[in-house]
Amino acid sequence: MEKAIERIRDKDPEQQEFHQAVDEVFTSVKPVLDRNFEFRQQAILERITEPERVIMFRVPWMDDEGQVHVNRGFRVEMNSALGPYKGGLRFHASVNLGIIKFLAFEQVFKNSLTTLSMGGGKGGSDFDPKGKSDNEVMRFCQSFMAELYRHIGPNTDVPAGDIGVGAREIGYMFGMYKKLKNEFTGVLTGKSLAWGGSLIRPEATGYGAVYFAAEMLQTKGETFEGKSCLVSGSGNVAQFTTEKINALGGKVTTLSDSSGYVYDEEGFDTAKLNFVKELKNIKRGRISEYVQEYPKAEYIRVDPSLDYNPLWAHSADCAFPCATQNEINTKDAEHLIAGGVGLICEGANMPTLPDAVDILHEHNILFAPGKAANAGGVAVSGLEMAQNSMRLSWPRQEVDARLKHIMKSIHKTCLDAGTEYGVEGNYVAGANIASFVKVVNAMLDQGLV
Ligand code: NDP
Ligand code: 2IT
Repeated sequence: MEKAIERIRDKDPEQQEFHQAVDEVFTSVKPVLDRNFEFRQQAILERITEPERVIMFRVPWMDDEGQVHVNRGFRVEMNSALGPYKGGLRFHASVNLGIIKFLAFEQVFKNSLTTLSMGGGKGGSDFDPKGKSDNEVMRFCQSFMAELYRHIGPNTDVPAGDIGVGAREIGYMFGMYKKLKNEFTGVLTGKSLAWGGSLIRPEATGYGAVYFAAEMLQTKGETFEGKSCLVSGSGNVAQFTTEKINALGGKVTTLSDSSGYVYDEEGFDTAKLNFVKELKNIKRGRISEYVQEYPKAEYIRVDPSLDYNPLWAHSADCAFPCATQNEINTKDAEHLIAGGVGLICEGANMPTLPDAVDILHEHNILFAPGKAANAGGVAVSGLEMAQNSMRLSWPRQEVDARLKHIMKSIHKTCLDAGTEYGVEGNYVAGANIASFVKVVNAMLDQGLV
Protein backbone atom coordinates (compact mmCIF):
# COMPACT_ATOMS: atom_id res chain seq x y z
CA MET A 1 0.00 0.00 0.00
CA GLU A 2 2.78 2.44 0.93
CA LYS A 3 4.55 1.60 -2.33
CA ALA A 4 1.41 2.25 -4.35
CA ILE A 5 0.93 5.63 -2.68
CA GLU A 6 4.58 6.53 -3.23
CA ARG A 7 4.32 5.69 -6.93
CA ILE A 8 1.24 7.89 -7.28
CA ARG A 9 3.01 10.81 -5.59
CA ASP A 10 6.14 10.38 -7.70
CA LYS A 11 4.18 10.20 -10.94
CA ASP A 12 2.09 13.32 -10.40
CA PRO A 13 3.69 15.25 -7.52
CA GLU A 14 1.53 18.35 -7.98
CA GLN A 15 -1.85 16.56 -7.63
CA GLN A 16 -2.20 17.04 -3.84
CA GLU A 17 -5.98 16.81 -3.68
CA PHE A 18 -5.84 13.50 -5.55
CA HIS A 19 -3.16 12.15 -3.16
CA GLN A 20 -5.31 13.24 -0.20
CA ALA A 21 -8.37 11.38 -1.51
CA VAL A 22 -6.32 8.26 -2.32
CA ASP A 23 -4.59 8.27 1.08
CA GLU A 24 -7.92 8.32 2.85
CA VAL A 25 -9.39 5.40 0.89
CA PHE A 26 -6.20 3.31 1.10
CA THR A 27 -5.90 3.86 4.86
CA SER A 28 -9.50 2.73 5.35
CA VAL A 29 -9.26 -0.38 3.18
CA LYS A 30 -6.07 -1.76 4.73
CA PRO A 31 -8.02 -4.48 6.60
CA VAL A 32 -9.67 -5.50 3.30
CA LEU A 33 -6.27 -5.81 1.62
CA ASP A 34 -5.00 -7.90 4.55
CA ARG A 35 -7.85 -10.38 4.00
CA ASN A 36 -7.45 -10.54 0.19
CA PHE A 37 -3.90 -11.29 -0.92
CA GLU A 38 -4.96 -11.77 -4.54
CA PHE A 39 -5.63 -8.01 -4.82
CA ARG A 40 -1.86 -7.53 -4.85
CA GLN A 41 -1.23 -9.84 -7.78
CA GLN A 42 -4.12 -8.20 -9.56
CA ALA A 43 -2.55 -4.75 -8.93
CA ILE A 44 -5.90 -3.50 -7.70
CA LEU A 45 -4.53 -0.37 -6.01
CA GLU A 46 -2.62 0.61 -9.15
CA ARG A 47 -5.60 -0.07 -11.44
CA ILE A 48 -8.18 1.73 -9.29
CA THR A 49 -6.08 4.91 -9.09
CA GLU A 50 -5.21 5.11 -12.79
CA PRO A 51 -8.06 6.71 -14.78
CA GLU A 52 -9.39 4.56 -17.61
CA ARG A 53 -9.17 7.66 -19.78
CA VAL A 54 -8.24 11.34 -19.37
CA ILE A 55 -9.46 13.87 -21.89
CA MET A 56 -7.99 17.39 -21.92
CA PHE A 57 -8.88 19.96 -24.50
CA ARG A 58 -8.75 23.58 -25.58
CA VAL A 59 -11.92 25.62 -25.10
CA PRO A 60 -11.75 28.87 -27.11
CA TRP A 61 -14.59 31.38 -26.73
CA MET A 62 -15.33 35.02 -27.50
CA ASP A 63 -16.47 37.57 -24.91
CA ASP A 64 -19.09 40.27 -25.57
CA GLU A 65 -16.39 42.74 -26.69
CA GLY A 66 -15.05 40.39 -29.34
CA GLN A 67 -11.97 39.36 -27.33
CA VAL A 68 -11.04 35.69 -27.63
CA HIS A 69 -10.19 33.67 -24.50
CA VAL A 70 -8.85 30.15 -24.09
CA ASN A 71 -9.66 27.83 -21.18
CA ARG A 72 -8.76 24.24 -20.53
CA GLY A 73 -11.44 21.52 -20.50
CA PHE A 74 -11.20 18.18 -18.68
CA ARG A 75 -13.05 14.90 -18.44
CA VAL A 76 -11.56 12.15 -16.31
CA GLU A 77 -13.25 8.79 -16.99
CA MET A 78 -12.05 7.03 -13.85
CA ASN A 79 -13.78 3.68 -13.59
CA SER A 80 -16.59 1.96 -15.48
CA ALA A 81 -16.77 -1.33 -13.54
CA LEU A 82 -20.27 -0.58 -12.22
CA GLY A 83 -21.80 1.31 -15.14
CA PRO A 84 -21.32 4.23 -17.53
CA TYR A 85 -19.01 6.97 -16.20
CA LYS A 86 -21.12 9.37 -14.18
CA GLY A 87 -20.25 12.59 -12.39
CA GLY A 88 -20.48 16.34 -12.55
CA LEU A 89 -18.72 19.16 -14.37
CA ARG A 90 -17.09 21.95 -12.34
CA PHE A 91 -16.47 25.42 -13.77
CA HIS A 92 -14.22 27.32 -11.38
CA ALA A 93 -10.96 29.24 -11.77
CA SER A 94 -9.18 26.80 -9.43
CA VAL A 95 -9.91 23.70 -11.58
CA ASN A 96 -6.90 21.65 -12.67
CA LEU A 97 -6.23 18.00 -13.49
CA GLY A 98 -5.45 17.07 -9.86
CA ILE A 99 -8.75 18.45 -8.61
CA ILE A 100 -10.75 16.72 -11.33
CA LYS A 101 -8.92 13.44 -10.62
CA PHE A 102 -9.69 13.66 -6.89
CA LEU A 103 -13.34 14.33 -7.66
CA ALA A 104 -13.51 11.49 -10.20
CA PHE A 105 -11.87 9.09 -7.74
CA GLU A 106 -14.34 10.03 -4.98
CA GLN A 107 -17.19 9.68 -7.44
CA VAL A 108 -16.33 6.03 -8.19
CA PHE A 109 -16.91 5.08 -4.54
CA LYS A 110 -19.83 7.43 -4.00
CA ASN A 111 -21.66 6.02 -7.02
CA SER A 112 -20.97 2.50 -5.80
CA LEU A 113 -22.76 3.36 -2.53
CA THR A 114 -25.91 4.64 -4.29
CA THR A 115 -26.95 1.04 -5.18
CA LEU A 116 -27.45 2.18 -8.80
CA SER A 117 -25.44 1.14 -11.86
CA MET A 118 -22.99 3.99 -12.37
CA GLY A 119 -19.24 4.17 -12.86
CA GLY A 120 -17.30 7.28 -11.88
CA GLY A 121 -16.04 10.31 -13.76
CA LYS A 122 -15.68 14.07 -13.38
CA GLY A 123 -14.91 17.00 -15.62
CA GLY A 124 -14.89 20.73 -15.89
CA SER A 125 -12.85 23.75 -16.75
CA ASP A 126 -10.84 26.58 -15.22
CA PHE A 127 -13.40 28.95 -16.76
CA ASP A 128 -14.66 31.41 -14.12
CA PRO A 129 -18.38 32.09 -14.63
CA LYS A 130 -18.36 35.00 -12.15
CA GLY A 131 -19.21 38.31 -13.81
CA LYS A 132 -19.82 36.73 -17.24
CA SER A 133 -22.96 37.57 -19.22
CA ASP A 134 -25.48 34.86 -20.16
CA ASN A 135 -24.25 35.06 -23.75
CA GLU A 136 -20.63 34.60 -22.71
CA VAL A 137 -21.58 31.59 -20.59
CA MET A 138 -23.56 30.18 -23.53
CA ARG A 139 -20.66 30.58 -25.96
CA PHE A 140 -18.30 28.96 -23.46
CA CYS A 141 -20.67 26.01 -22.86
CA GLN A 142 -21.13 25.52 -26.60
CA SER A 143 -17.39 25.51 -27.22
CA PHE A 144 -16.84 23.11 -24.30
CA MET A 145 -19.45 20.69 -25.66
CA ALA A 146 -18.15 21.03 -29.24
CA GLU A 147 -15.26 18.86 -28.06
CA LEU A 148 -16.78 16.88 -25.18
CA TYR A 149 -19.70 15.52 -27.26
CA ARG A 150 -17.50 12.95 -29.04
CA HIS A 151 -16.48 11.33 -25.73
CA ILE A 152 -19.84 11.03 -23.95
CA GLY A 153 -23.24 9.42 -24.48
CA PRO A 154 -26.21 8.08 -22.49
CA ASN A 155 -24.58 4.62 -22.19
CA THR A 156 -20.96 5.83 -22.12
CA ASP A 157 -20.51 8.86 -19.90
CA VAL A 158 -23.24 11.06 -18.42
CA PRO A 159 -22.05 14.41 -16.97
CA ALA A 160 -24.08 16.69 -14.66
CA GLY A 161 -23.55 19.87 -12.63
CA ASP A 162 -21.14 20.74 -9.80
CA ILE A 163 -19.66 24.07 -8.66
CA GLY A 164 -20.43 26.73 -11.27
CA VAL A 165 -22.60 24.41 -13.37
CA GLY A 166 -26.35 24.55 -12.78
CA ALA A 167 -29.54 24.43 -14.85
CA ARG A 168 -28.44 27.28 -17.16
CA GLU A 169 -25.13 25.65 -18.13
CA ILE A 170 -26.68 22.17 -18.47
CA GLY A 171 -29.26 23.69 -20.87
CA TYR A 172 -26.65 25.30 -23.12
CA MET A 173 -24.52 22.14 -23.17
CA PHE A 174 -27.51 19.89 -23.87
CA GLY A 175 -28.55 22.12 -26.78
CA MET A 176 -25.10 21.87 -28.38
CA TYR A 177 -24.87 18.09 -27.87
CA LYS A 178 -28.31 17.62 -29.47
CA LYS A 179 -27.35 19.74 -32.46
CA LEU A 180 -24.03 17.97 -33.05
CA LYS A 181 -25.35 14.41 -32.59
CA ASN A 182 -28.87 14.99 -33.93
CA GLU A 183 -30.10 12.99 -30.95
CA PHE A 184 -32.36 13.88 -28.02
CA THR A 185 -31.08 11.58 -25.28
CA GLY A 186 -30.37 11.60 -21.56
CA VAL A 187 -26.69 12.44 -22.03
CA LEU A 188 -26.66 14.93 -19.15
CA THR A 189 -28.53 14.98 -15.85
CA GLY A 190 -29.78 18.02 -13.98
CA LYS A 191 -31.85 18.94 -17.04
CA SER A 192 -34.88 21.21 -16.74
CA LEU A 193 -38.17 19.45 -16.07
CA ALA A 194 -39.78 20.28 -19.42
CA TRP A 195 -37.09 18.47 -21.41
CA GLY A 196 -36.13 15.36 -19.49
CA GLY A 197 -35.15 16.51 -16.02
CA SER A 198 -36.23 14.77 -12.86
CA LEU A 199 -38.25 16.24 -10.04
CA ILE A 200 -36.13 16.56 -6.87
CA ARG A 201 -32.77 16.57 -8.73
CA PRO A 202 -32.05 20.21 -7.79
CA GLU A 203 -32.93 19.46 -4.16
CA ALA A 204 -31.35 16.00 -4.00
CA THR A 205 -27.82 16.63 -2.71
CA GLY A 206 -28.91 18.88 0.15
CA TYR A 207 -32.02 16.89 1.03
CA GLY A 208 -30.03 13.66 0.89
CA ALA A 209 -27.32 15.02 3.20
CA VAL A 210 -29.95 15.96 5.77
CA TYR A 211 -31.68 12.56 5.45
CA PHE A 212 -28.29 10.96 6.08
CA ALA A 213 -27.63 13.19 9.11
CA ALA A 214 -31.13 12.40 10.46
CA GLU A 215 -30.23 8.70 10.31
CA MET A 216 -27.03 9.40 12.26
CA LEU A 217 -28.92 11.39 14.89
CA GLN A 218 -31.42 8.56 15.18
CA THR A 219 -28.64 6.20 16.30
CA LYS A 220 -28.41 8.48 19.38
CA GLY A 221 -32.18 8.73 19.76
CA GLU A 222 -32.15 12.35 18.52
CA THR A 223 -33.84 14.38 15.76
CA PHE A 224 -33.32 17.78 14.10
CA GLU A 225 -36.11 19.35 16.15
CA GLY A 226 -34.67 22.45 17.85
CA LYS A 227 -31.11 21.85 16.58
CA SER A 228 -29.02 24.80 15.36
CA CYS A 229 -26.78 24.21 12.34
CA LEU A 230 -23.83 25.93 10.68
CA VAL A 231 -23.89 25.66 6.88
CA SER A 232 -21.14 26.91 4.57
CA GLY A 233 -21.64 27.80 0.91
CA SER A 234 -24.78 29.40 -0.49
CA GLY A 235 -25.10 27.50 -3.75
CA ASN A 236 -27.19 24.49 -4.71
CA VAL A 237 -26.14 22.15 -1.92
CA ALA A 238 -26.20 24.78 0.85
CA GLN A 239 -29.64 26.06 -0.17
CA PHE A 240 -31.41 22.70 -0.13
CA THR A 241 -29.56 21.53 2.98
CA THR A 242 -31.00 24.61 4.70
CA GLU A 243 -34.47 23.97 3.28
CA LYS A 244 -34.59 20.40 4.63
CA ILE A 245 -33.11 21.32 8.03
CA ASN A 246 -35.91 23.91 8.35
CA ALA A 247 -38.51 21.33 7.33
CA LEU A 248 -37.30 18.95 10.06
CA GLY A 249 -37.55 21.61 12.78
CA GLY A 250 -33.92 22.75 12.87
CA LYS A 251 -32.42 26.19 12.32
CA VAL A 252 -29.50 27.31 10.10
CA THR A 253 -27.55 30.33 11.33
CA THR A 254 -24.79 30.72 8.70
CA LEU A 255 -24.39 30.73 4.91
CA SER A 256 -21.24 31.77 3.06
CA ASP A 257 -19.41 32.31 -0.19
CA SER A 258 -15.72 32.56 -0.99
CA SER A 259 -15.56 36.16 0.32
CA GLY A 260 -17.23 35.76 3.71
CA TYR A 261 -20.30 34.61 5.59
CA VAL A 262 -23.59 35.79 7.05
CA TYR A 263 -24.54 35.01 10.65
CA ASP A 264 -28.28 35.24 11.25
CA GLU A 265 -29.06 34.24 14.80
CA GLU A 266 -32.80 33.94 14.06
CA GLY A 267 -32.11 31.45 11.26
CA PHE A 268 -32.74 31.47 7.51
CA ASP A 269 -36.49 30.79 7.46
CA THR A 270 -38.40 30.14 4.22
CA ALA A 271 -38.74 33.82 3.25
CA LYS A 272 -35.05 34.51 3.90
CA LEU A 273 -34.00 31.36 2.07
CA ASN A 274 -36.11 32.40 -0.93
CA PHE A 275 -34.26 35.71 -0.89
CA VAL A 276 -30.91 33.83 -0.93
CA LYS A 277 -32.07 31.59 -3.81
CA GLU A 278 -33.07 34.61 -5.90
CA LEU A 279 -29.86 36.46 -4.96
CA LYS A 280 -27.56 33.54 -5.87
CA ASN A 281 -29.41 31.75 -8.66
CA ILE A 282 -31.04 34.60 -10.59
CA LYS A 283 -29.24 37.84 -9.71
CA ARG A 284 -25.94 35.94 -9.29
CA GLY A 285 -25.00 38.29 -6.42
CA ARG A 286 -22.82 37.89 -3.33
CA ILE A 287 -23.96 36.65 0.09
CA SER A 288 -22.84 40.00 1.62
CA GLU A 289 -25.94 41.58 -0.01
CA TYR A 290 -28.14 39.59 2.39
CA VAL A 291 -27.58 42.06 5.25
CA GLN A 292 -28.92 44.95 3.13
CA GLU A 293 -32.28 43.14 3.12
CA TYR A 294 -31.99 41.73 6.68
CA PRO A 295 -29.95 44.26 8.69
CA LYS A 296 -30.32 42.32 11.96
CA ALA A 297 -27.97 39.71 10.51
CA GLU A 298 -24.23 40.19 10.43
CA TYR A 299 -21.84 39.86 7.45
CA ILE A 300 -18.29 38.85 8.27
CA ARG A 301 -15.69 39.16 5.52
CA VAL A 302 -13.16 36.34 5.88
CA ASP A 303 -9.56 37.46 5.55
CA PRO A 304 -7.94 34.84 3.29
CA SER A 305 -4.68 35.08 5.27
CA LEU A 306 -6.41 33.79 8.45
CA ASP A 307 -5.51 30.19 9.26
CA TYR A 308 -9.09 29.36 10.29
CA ASN A 309 -12.62 30.29 9.23
CA PRO A 310 -14.57 32.13 11.97
CA LEU A 311 -17.78 30.62 10.58
CA TRP A 312 -16.92 27.34 12.32
CA ALA A 313 -16.35 29.08 15.67
CA HIS A 314 -20.05 29.83 16.25
CA SER A 315 -21.82 27.61 18.75
CA ALA A 316 -24.21 25.08 17.19
CA ASP A 317 -25.37 21.46 17.37
CA CYS A 318 -24.50 20.40 13.81
CA ALA A 319 -22.31 21.57 10.92
CA PHE A 320 -22.75 21.05 7.17
CA PRO A 321 -19.75 22.17 5.06
CA CYS A 322 -21.35 22.65 1.62
CA ALA A 323 -18.92 24.91 -0.29
CA THR A 324 -15.74 23.20 -1.47
CA GLN A 325 -12.78 20.96 -0.61
CA ASN A 326 -10.51 21.57 2.40
CA GLU A 327 -12.63 24.17 4.18
CA ILE A 328 -12.28 22.66 7.70
CA ASN A 329 -8.75 22.38 9.11
CA THR A 330 -7.58 21.28 12.57
CA LYS A 331 -8.16 24.72 14.08
CA ASP A 332 -11.69 24.79 12.68
CA ALA A 333 -12.29 21.29 14.05
CA GLU A 334 -11.20 22.45 17.50
CA HIS A 335 -13.52 25.47 17.25
CA LEU A 336 -16.42 23.22 16.23
CA ILE A 337 -15.83 20.95 19.21
CA ALA A 338 -15.50 23.92 21.59
CA GLY A 339 -18.75 25.35 20.16
CA GLY A 340 -20.67 22.20 21.07
CA VAL A 341 -21.07 20.68 17.59
CA GLY A 342 -21.85 16.96 17.87
CA LEU A 343 -22.44 16.09 14.21
CA ILE A 344 -20.63 17.08 11.02
CA CYS A 345 -22.08 16.07 7.69
CA GLU A 346 -20.17 16.81 4.47
CA GLY A 347 -22.44 18.23 1.76
CA ALA A 348 -19.36 19.21 -0.26
CA ASN A 349 -16.70 16.82 -1.59
CA MET A 350 -13.78 16.39 0.85
CA PRO A 351 -14.35 19.66 2.77
CA THR A 352 -12.57 18.35 5.91
CA LEU A 353 -8.79 17.92 6.00
CA PRO A 354 -7.58 14.47 7.18
CA ASP A 355 -6.02 15.75 10.44
CA ALA A 356 -9.26 17.54 11.26
CA VAL A 357 -11.24 14.31 10.66
CA ASP A 358 -8.90 12.54 13.11
CA ILE A 359 -9.57 15.17 15.80
CA LEU A 360 -13.34 14.85 15.29
CA HIS A 361 -13.12 11.06 15.58
CA GLU A 362 -11.01 11.34 18.74
CA HIS A 363 -13.80 13.44 20.28
CA ASN A 364 -16.50 10.97 19.19
CA ILE A 365 -18.20 13.54 16.99
CA LEU A 366 -20.61 11.93 14.50
CA PHE A 367 -18.84 12.50 11.18
CA ALA A 368 -20.31 11.74 7.72
CA PRO A 369 -17.90 11.78 4.75
CA GLY A 370 -19.10 13.43 1.54
CA LYS A 371 -18.95 10.29 -0.54
CA ALA A 372 -21.75 8.85 1.61
CA ALA A 373 -23.60 11.96 2.78
CA ASN A 374 -23.78 13.88 -0.51
CA ALA A 375 -24.51 10.84 -2.70
CA GLY A 376 -28.17 11.85 -2.94
CA GLY A 377 -27.37 14.20 -5.82
CA VAL A 378 -25.83 11.59 -8.07
CA ALA A 379 -28.40 9.03 -6.88
CA VAL A 380 -31.24 11.17 -8.22
CA SER A 381 -29.15 11.71 -11.36
CA GLY A 382 -29.26 7.92 -11.66
CA LEU A 383 -33.04 8.07 -11.23
CA GLU A 384 -33.16 10.77 -13.93
CA MET A 385 -31.31 8.37 -16.26
CA ALA A 386 -33.80 5.61 -15.41
CA GLN A 387 -36.75 7.90 -16.18
CA ASN A 388 -35.13 9.03 -19.45
CA SER A 389 -34.66 5.41 -20.52
CA MET A 390 -38.36 4.75 -19.88
CA ARG A 391 -39.40 8.11 -21.40
CA LEU A 392 -41.52 8.64 -18.29
CA SER A 393 -41.28 10.87 -15.25
CA TRP A 394 -42.07 9.93 -11.71
CA PRO A 395 -43.99 12.25 -9.40
CA ARG A 396 -42.17 14.30 -6.78
CA GLN A 397 -43.17 12.07 -3.88
CA GLU A 398 -41.93 8.96 -5.61
CA VAL A 399 -38.48 10.39 -6.35
CA ASP A 400 -38.23 11.81 -2.83
CA ALA A 401 -39.21 8.45 -1.30
CA ARG A 402 -36.57 6.68 -3.44
CA LEU A 403 -33.96 9.26 -2.39
CA LYS A 404 -34.81 8.79 1.28
CA HIS A 405 -34.64 5.02 0.89
CA ILE A 406 -31.23 5.22 -0.84
CA MET A 407 -29.78 7.50 1.87
CA LYS A 408 -31.06 5.17 4.58
CA SER A 409 -29.49 2.21 2.81
CA ILE A 410 -26.12 4.04 2.39
CA HIS A 411 -26.18 4.84 6.10
CA LYS A 412 -26.78 1.20 6.97
CA THR A 413 -24.12 0.01 4.51
CA CYS A 414 -21.52 2.31 6.14
CA LEU A 415 -22.38 1.15 9.65
CA ASP A 416 -22.46 -2.55 8.70
CA ALA A 417 -19.09 -2.40 6.92
CA GLY A 418 -17.57 -0.56 9.89
CA THR A 419 -18.83 -3.23 12.25
CA GLU A 420 -17.63 -6.08 10.01
CA TYR A 421 -14.09 -4.66 9.89
CA GLY A 422 -13.80 -3.64 13.56
CA VAL A 423 -14.22 0.12 13.14
CA GLU A 424 -17.70 0.48 14.53
CA GLY A 425 -19.37 3.88 14.10
CA ASN A 426 -16.60 5.13 11.79
CA TYR A 427 -18.55 6.26 8.71
CA VAL A 428 -15.37 7.18 6.79
CA ALA A 429 -13.95 3.66 7.05
CA GLY A 430 -17.39 2.10 6.52
CA ALA A 431 -18.08 4.09 3.34
CA ASN A 432 -14.63 3.43 1.89
CA ILE A 433 -14.62 -0.28 2.68
CA ALA A 434 -18.13 -1.05 1.42
CA SER A 435 -17.74 0.89 -1.81
CA PHE A 436 -14.19 -0.36 -2.48
CA VAL A 437 -15.16 -4.01 -2.08
CA LYS A 438 -18.05 -3.63 -4.52
CA VAL A 439 -16.00 -1.85 -7.19
CA VAL A 440 -13.04 -4.25 -6.86
CA ASN A 441 -15.23 -7.34 -7.11
CA ALA A 442 -16.81 -5.96 -10.29
CA MET A 443 -13.35 -5.24 -11.72
CA LEU A 444 -12.19 -8.78 -10.94
CA ASP A 445 -15.36 -10.27 -12.49
CA GLN A 446 -14.69 -8.36 -15.71
CA GLY A 447 -11.07 -9.47 -16.11
CA LEU A 448 -7.98 -7.47 -16.95
CA VAL A 449 -9.35 -4.65 -19.11
P1 NDP B 1 -22.50 26.00 -6.40
O1 NDP B 1 -21.68 26.53 -7.50
O2 NDP B 1 -23.97 26.03 -6.50
O3 NDP B 1 -22.10 26.73 -5.02
C1 NDP B 1 -20.80 26.67 -4.56
C2 NDP B 1 -20.72 27.48 -3.29
O4 NDP B 1 -19.48 27.26 -2.66
C3 NDP B 1 -20.82 28.96 -3.50
O5 NDP B 1 -21.41 29.56 -2.40
C4 NDP B 1 -19.35 29.36 -3.64
O6 NDP B 1 -19.07 30.70 -3.34
C5 NDP B 1 -18.72 28.47 -2.64
N1 NDP B 1 -17.33 28.19 -3.04
C6 NDP B 1 -16.91 27.66 -4.19
N2 NDP B 1 -15.57 27.61 -4.24
C7 NDP B 1 -15.15 28.12 -3.10
C8 NDP B 1 -13.88 28.34 -2.55
N3 NDP B 1 -12.75 28.01 -3.23
N4 NDP B 1 -13.82 28.86 -1.31
C9 NDP B 1 -14.95 29.18 -0.63
N5 NDP B 1 -16.19 29.02 -1.11
C10 NDP B 1 -16.29 28.49 -2.32
O7 NDP B 1 -21.98 24.51 -6.15
P2 NDP B 1 -22.70 23.29 -5.41
O8 NDP B 1 -23.53 23.79 -4.29
O9 NDP B 1 -23.31 22.44 -6.43
O10 NDP B 1 -21.45 22.50 -4.84
C11 NDP B 1 -20.94 22.69 -3.51
C12 NDP B 1 -20.12 21.48 -3.10
O11 NDP B 1 -20.96 20.32 -3.11
C13 NDP B 1 -18.94 21.12 -3.99
O12 NDP B 1 -17.91 20.55 -3.20
C14 NDP B 1 -19.50 20.05 -4.92
O13 NDP B 1 -18.49 19.23 -5.45
C15 NDP B 1 -20.38 19.31 -3.93
N6 NDP B 1 -21.44 18.48 -4.50
C16 NDP B 1 -22.36 19.00 -5.35
C17 NDP B 1 -23.38 18.20 -5.85
C18 NDP B 1 -24.47 18.73 -6.71
O14 NDP B 1 -25.38 17.97 -7.02
N7 NDP B 1 -24.45 19.99 -7.10
C19 NDP B 1 -23.45 16.78 -5.51
C20 NDP B 1 -22.47 16.34 -4.53
C21 NDP B 1 -21.51 17.18 -4.08
P3 NDP B 1 -18.62 31.71 -4.53
O15 NDP B 1 -19.91 32.16 -5.14
O16 NDP B 1 -17.89 32.79 -3.84
O17 NDP B 1 -17.75 30.93 -5.46
O1 2IT C 1 -20.20 15.41 -6.73
C1 2IT C 1 -21.27 14.96 -7.19
O2 2IT C 1 -21.73 13.88 -6.83
C2 2IT C 1 -21.98 15.76 -8.19
N1 2IT C 1 -21.55 16.86 -8.50
C3 2IT C 1 -23.22 15.22 -8.84
C4 2IT C 1 -22.86 14.29 -9.96
C5 2IT C 1 -24.02 13.83 -10.80
O3 2IT C 1 -23.73 13.13 -11.79
O4 2IT C 1 -25.18 14.12 -10.50
